[in-house]
Amino acid sequence: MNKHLPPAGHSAGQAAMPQNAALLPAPAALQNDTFLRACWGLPTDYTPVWLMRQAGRHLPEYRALRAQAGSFMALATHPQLAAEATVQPLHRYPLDAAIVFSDILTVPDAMGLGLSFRQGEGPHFAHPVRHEADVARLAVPDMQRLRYVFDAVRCARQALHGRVPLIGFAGSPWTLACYMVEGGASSDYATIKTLLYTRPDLLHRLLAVNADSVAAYLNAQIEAGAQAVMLFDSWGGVLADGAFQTFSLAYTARVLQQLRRTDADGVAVPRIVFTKGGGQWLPAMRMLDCNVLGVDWTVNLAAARAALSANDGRPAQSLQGNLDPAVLRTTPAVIHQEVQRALHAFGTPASGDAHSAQRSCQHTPHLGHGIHQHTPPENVLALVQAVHQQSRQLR
Ligand code: 1CP
Repeated sequence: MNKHLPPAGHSAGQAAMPQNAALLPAPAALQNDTFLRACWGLPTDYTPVWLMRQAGRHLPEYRALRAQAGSFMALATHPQLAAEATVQPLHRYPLDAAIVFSDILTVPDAMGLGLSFRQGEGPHFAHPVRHEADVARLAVPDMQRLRYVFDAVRCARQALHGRVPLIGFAGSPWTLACYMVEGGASSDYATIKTLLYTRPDLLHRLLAVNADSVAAYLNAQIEAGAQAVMLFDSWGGVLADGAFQTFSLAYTARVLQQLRRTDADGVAVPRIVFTKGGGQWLPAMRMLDCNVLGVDWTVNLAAARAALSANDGRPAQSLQGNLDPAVLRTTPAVIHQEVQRALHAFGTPASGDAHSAQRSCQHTPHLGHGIHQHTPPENVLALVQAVHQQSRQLR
């Protein structure tokens, strides 16, 4: 293990700090704003693309970096190494955005739940939230405990040299609650659903703390240099109709209400909300104060585009997603075909030159979930190239 790195295992309170992250020079001007234009609903020369979990286990260079760090959390809490992991996929693929290398579970870890990642088993919390007293103890964590994330954002902006924008992110209050109550990944969400139906008052208190924590966390990422922010509601889709609106959507709205709209230089920061399995609730999500809605592969893009362009006095929202990550485990020929399907399902992007200020629903193809660890990198390259080439032909 590299002697400059923190030991494996970690304590968020003692996260490794670069000596100089706050003193870094101002990041370079942005060279590729295609993704940000699409977020704002502005015309683009081609359709931008980036992928959920584009950094991570499918890349051999990522596995080497994680081995060097000693563990996933040792890597995530080391700002320079986290920045390196952020930029790694950009060396292989002409992506239009980078996402800071971190995890949604840093926030409950900072609340004192004791996060670890067990090999082959995923995340684990030493102190899950199960009883009234556990909920009563929860509070918005001191953001200093998450400083390693904000330092990673600063370091990643430096490492990117303005090549593409950097996305900051957090889990939605509901999705974080799933891990906090279940104690880790779950296949049936039985524990949190029992809480939901038997003690909704406790769940509401937990979700309120999560919402206020996530808002403070995303605001600090924006202050550190995140140029767009994304909320992952990965498990919103496991909720019943009605419960989704009450226990997920309402708290996503509570986060969005509190977010700063501009970065430290006064540049507006778009907000993206992704709900896996949430396609049927797009009309309700249209009411969210965000610029982009992420959808998975179960959604019909033409119908989604119509829903988000409704003439209801609200600005059009853009769409992100719709590709099935399983497609990436096939062949470049199948990938080309699926990209064509998605681009045609969305339809011809609104016309206007790429410098026009006319806003409409735009599309950023994206996976409806994270890249699988056994995805061949050459297939990811084929996907990015297919989106760029085919979308130019559509314009
Ligand atoms: O490009 C990137 O890799 C960006 C960094 C990133 C992001 C955006 C990671 C690194 N995780 C996430 C988000 C995240 N984490 C989500 C939302 C996106 C989604 O729905 O997939 C979720 C649900 C998590 C929770 C989590 N962290 C899981 C899933 C567990 C489950 O319930 O099945 C896992 C396996 C992790 C660990 C993790 N986070 C990130 C990576 C690369 C890994 C794998 C750790 C490793 O083996 O190195």
